Amino acid sequence: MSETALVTEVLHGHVACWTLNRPKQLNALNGALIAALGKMVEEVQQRDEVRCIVLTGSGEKAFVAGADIKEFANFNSAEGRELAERGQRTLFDAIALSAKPFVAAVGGFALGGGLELALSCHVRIASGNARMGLPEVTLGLIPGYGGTQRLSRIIGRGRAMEMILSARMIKAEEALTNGLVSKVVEREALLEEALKMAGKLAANSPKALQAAIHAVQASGSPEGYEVEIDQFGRCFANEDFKEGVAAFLEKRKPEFPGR
Ligand code: DAK
Repeated sequence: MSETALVTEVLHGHVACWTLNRPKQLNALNGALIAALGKMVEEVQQRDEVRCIVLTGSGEKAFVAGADIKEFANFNSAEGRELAERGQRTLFDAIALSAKPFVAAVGGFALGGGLELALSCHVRIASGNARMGLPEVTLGLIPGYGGTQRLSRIIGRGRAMEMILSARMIKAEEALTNGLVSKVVEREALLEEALKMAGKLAANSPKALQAAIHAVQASGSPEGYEVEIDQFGRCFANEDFKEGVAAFLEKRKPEFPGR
């Protein structure tokens, strides 16, 4: 991938580290970046060598400072709706429903669409200097990339409502307390910690990770328990299950084929 790519990839074993690369704009999500990332999310589903993805932003100041305000400044109602729908489908939902887990390494600002991107990921780790919020109402908007739904599910409706209506930015410690992130580490240790976490996930059965993501994403819906039963049953047909059980009985580490 070229040095000027909007998203750069570095492979660490089975973990791909993707860095959003618009540091001068604090990695604000413009259409090109959303399209590039969406394409990578689609393609990575077919890449057997990648079992987990770490998503992070370039530069010291920001994970992502939101959707690119300059780009949607003159949108009308239909254009706004269309862009929200396309963005949600091709990127935010695509990450949330990805068969492979995404770990967001949130260093600095994660605002608006940037926080929504982190919310789409399956695990979030933040640095001590992280600042997270959904400031859309200060622009006369509401979160349009799934923020009203995912933030409510992750931290509860009351806390999400307060954050969204007040546009308040929260610090890493508060995000840890309310469950928005799983861990807070020093800025210098962020990527290493995220890669370590991703490595742990990648060591587990890819088929089971896929099934677990599917089932957890259905939590709260009326079909949630049925989805869990169905996914549980499907696991027994996988080679990964046979390898996991064999490895346990033979007292060795499993080597999952991912089938
Ligand atoms: N968009 C475009 N450029 C941005 C940006 C953004 N969201 N955030 C920062 N930048 C640019 C700044 O304009 C500046 O560029 P230059 O002026 O140097 O050319 C550069 O990044 C550095 O920013 P600052 O100079 O402002 O840096 P500071 O450290 O002073 O402040 C800050 C950092 C993060 C507090 C500040 O930059 C800031 O408040 N940024 C905006 C945060 C924000 O409101 N983000 C947008 C949230 S709303 C939609 C779907 C979704 C959305 C919208 C539409 N449709 C479907 C249509 C989502 C909206 C949002 O994300």
